Amino acid sequence: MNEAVRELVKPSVCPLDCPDTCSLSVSVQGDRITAIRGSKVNPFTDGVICNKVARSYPEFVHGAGRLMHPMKRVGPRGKGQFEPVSWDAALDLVHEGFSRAIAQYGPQSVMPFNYAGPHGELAGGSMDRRFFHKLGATLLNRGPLCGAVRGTAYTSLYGSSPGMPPEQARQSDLVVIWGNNVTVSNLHLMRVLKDAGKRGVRVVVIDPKRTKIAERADLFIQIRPGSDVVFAMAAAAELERRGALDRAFIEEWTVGFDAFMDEARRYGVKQVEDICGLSADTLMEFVELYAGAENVAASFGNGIERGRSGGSGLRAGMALQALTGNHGRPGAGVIAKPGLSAPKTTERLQRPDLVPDGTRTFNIVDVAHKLLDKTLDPPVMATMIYNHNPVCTHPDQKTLIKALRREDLFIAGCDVVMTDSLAFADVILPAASHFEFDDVYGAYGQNYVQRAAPVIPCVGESLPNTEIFRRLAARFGFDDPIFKDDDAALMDAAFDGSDERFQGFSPGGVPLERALVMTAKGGSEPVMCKNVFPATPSGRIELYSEDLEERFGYGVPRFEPVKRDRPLILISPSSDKRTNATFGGCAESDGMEVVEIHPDNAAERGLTSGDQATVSNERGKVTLKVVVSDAVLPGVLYSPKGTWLKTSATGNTVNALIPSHIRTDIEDGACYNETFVDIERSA
Ligand SMILES: Nc1nc2c(c(=O)[nH]1)N[C@H]1C(S)=C(S)[C@@H](COP(=O)(O)OP(=O)(O)OC[C@H]3O[C@@H](n4cnc5c(=O)[nH]c(N)nc54)[C@H](O)[C@@H]3O)O[C@H]1N2
Ligand SMILES: Nc1nc2c(c(=O)[nH]1)N[C@H]1C(S)=C(S)[C@@H](COP(=O)(O)OP(=O)(O)OC[C@H]3O[C@@H](n4cnc5c(=O)[nH]c(N)nc54)[C@H](O)[C@@H]3O)O[C@H]1N2
Ligand code: SF4
Ligand SMILES: [Mo]
Repeated sequence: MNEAVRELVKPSVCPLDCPDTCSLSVSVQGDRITAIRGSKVNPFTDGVICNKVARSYPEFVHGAGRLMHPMKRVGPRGKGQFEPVSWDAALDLVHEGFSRAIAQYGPQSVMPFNYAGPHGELAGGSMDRRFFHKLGATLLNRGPLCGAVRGTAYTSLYGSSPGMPPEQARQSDLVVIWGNNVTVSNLHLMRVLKDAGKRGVRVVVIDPKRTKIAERADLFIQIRPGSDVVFAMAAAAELERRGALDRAFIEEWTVGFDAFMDEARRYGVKQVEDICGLSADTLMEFVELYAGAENVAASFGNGIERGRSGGSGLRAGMALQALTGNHGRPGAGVIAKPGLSAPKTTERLQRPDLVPDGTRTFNIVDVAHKLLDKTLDPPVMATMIYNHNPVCTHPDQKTLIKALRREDLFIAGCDVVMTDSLAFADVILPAASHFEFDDVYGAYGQNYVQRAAPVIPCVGESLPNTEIFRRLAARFGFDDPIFKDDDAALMDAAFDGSDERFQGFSPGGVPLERALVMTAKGGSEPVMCKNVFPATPSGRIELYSEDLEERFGYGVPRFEPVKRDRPLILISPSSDKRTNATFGGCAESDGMEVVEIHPDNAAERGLTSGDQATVSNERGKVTLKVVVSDAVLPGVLYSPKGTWLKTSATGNTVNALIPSHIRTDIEDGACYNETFVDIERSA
């Protein structure tokens, strides 16, 4: 058989923004990827991957949307008219655009506009950060778009010590799945639960939607969005009333018990009924299960963090584990942040020491308003959108689009595929997909480190992010050797390779057929308060957080209602067809997205399944296809996130309805789920 058409199977790792970071087996014929399957290299993901990667990734890499050549804009801004140029010409245009801004307003008038599209250490943030740090560009605080609220809720209690790896839930007798759509966003936890199920584990699910895992749960608590803190605080108070708190553990391992419980005792059955929409019996059943279990594992997704009281909800939910002494044994603990086990050396990789003193930082959720703010000194005059599709993923979509339409703003764009955001660029730099370059991967939902090598050559003229920024640095005359580091050197800079868990391999030399497990010291699995310990200022689990009190006035969790000015709450969690907006341009995502509505709310409006409806508020309108379902709570609409503009007749997606001025209690994060709307049949 001809060498060019013989199918080869090569190892890789999934780079998407997903907690699971699966090991992959990629079938390749010539320069083309023909199939993607799971591999057994990573024992946690163990040969299983999600449908979206199997179905859409080959199309993402080789389909019509793929960017093959550098391009410059030739039509009106935002109309998507471009023509190919050489790499040199494209880099010259970026150099010119940035230099013009710097000459007039100084380096802080340049702002990178990136998030976490690829999760490899190199593509996610390495040479690009060095470049923007050296340039003296405005810094971006990215956590408020996703993750910072949950992350800080966790670290406020435990510091930067790793939480429970998901596999350990096989040893639990009660698992609480809290705001986490396991089968869609965290697939492999499902397998753990199945195994645990054989041993008779009980499962509680707390979610406004009866998800697949909720259907199988022993107790499903269908809570109103944004009210978790009320439920968790009431549970803490009820556990105390029943004498079910672990006083010895609290004494030895926590600080701030009195302050926490003073607040918790203010919540009870009445608040649970009025605010969470749940019965006293539900609260009691939850408390009984909790009090009766030996080893409780609690998995917190990101669902809770997307509301005003999200940080408090997460902190209060996690705190139940400390209050009941559910630590110190395998299978007891909080399933969150297991990736903190890996010895990342991010400062070496990204070189924040290059940032000039006094450089300002913007919250990523504020970017639209910052771009439009004429009073800013200096204003933002040049930006580069990469690893990010903000038009499809930010709140207040219309304002962001307005900002990107600014004629005097220079926009460079860099992505693997053409997106709704890159349509606004002046210059487009085509990025290689991770199947085309080397990278090393930690994970945020498990504790393995993996490496991947290219399985095909770069498609078209595309280049890896690292090479694009290496060339940009050279174009700007940055001659320090750190701007010449090759990908092998960057991989080695990403982790402390002298750590014994690297087993003598350098990070850039981790065998492709191995996933290195990041254990606790001595090789045992991490168990909080046994072999990993709270890395907080007090060295204990901080039920009262001095830091959160100082920064946000939330030393202990509390509920802060948001005034609801429309009849329905729209929530927009993960889709099983996309990862955020990635694959939004693929065939599987073609056509109108659905909105799920409870039969009572549908009947009031004369809506039936299959109708086209307009969901609206003062910010915008979006057309969606109605699915009437009692899986959603009355008063709640459910529509998956990450759609592209073309899917709605209004030219906007649900993100146009999401407010950007409502922010979370801690970390000033986006509140995707504090979105109040009306719905009616489309005319
Ligand atoms: N309505 C609603 N919106 C939400 C949320 C919600 O709950 N509801 N949640 C949000 C959450 S959780 C998140 S994390 C954000 C994510 O928001 P985004 O970061 O914007 O979303 P992604 O689709 O993950 O990735 C962005 C882009 O990175 C590109 N990319 C991938 N690899 C590379 C590479 O190697 N180089 C370059 N240059 N580009 C690459 C992809 O093609 C993709 O277009 O969205 C938020 N938006
Ligand atoms: N298939 C797929 N997988 C993904 C992603 C994707 O887009 N698609 N995105 C990835 C990313 S970036 C992230 S951050 C994670 C996010 O994934 P998850 O952590 O699962 O977060 P969400 O999908 O936002 O919401 C999870 C669940 O929380 C529920 N929920 C919403 N509001 C509340 C609330 O106030 N309280 C409670 N208790 N539950 C609530 C929703 O109904 C949903 O079932 O998933 C990652 N995995
Ligand atoms: S998106 Fe998540 S579940 Fe799917 S292959 Fe990638 S890491 Fe695995
Ligand atoms: Mo996210």
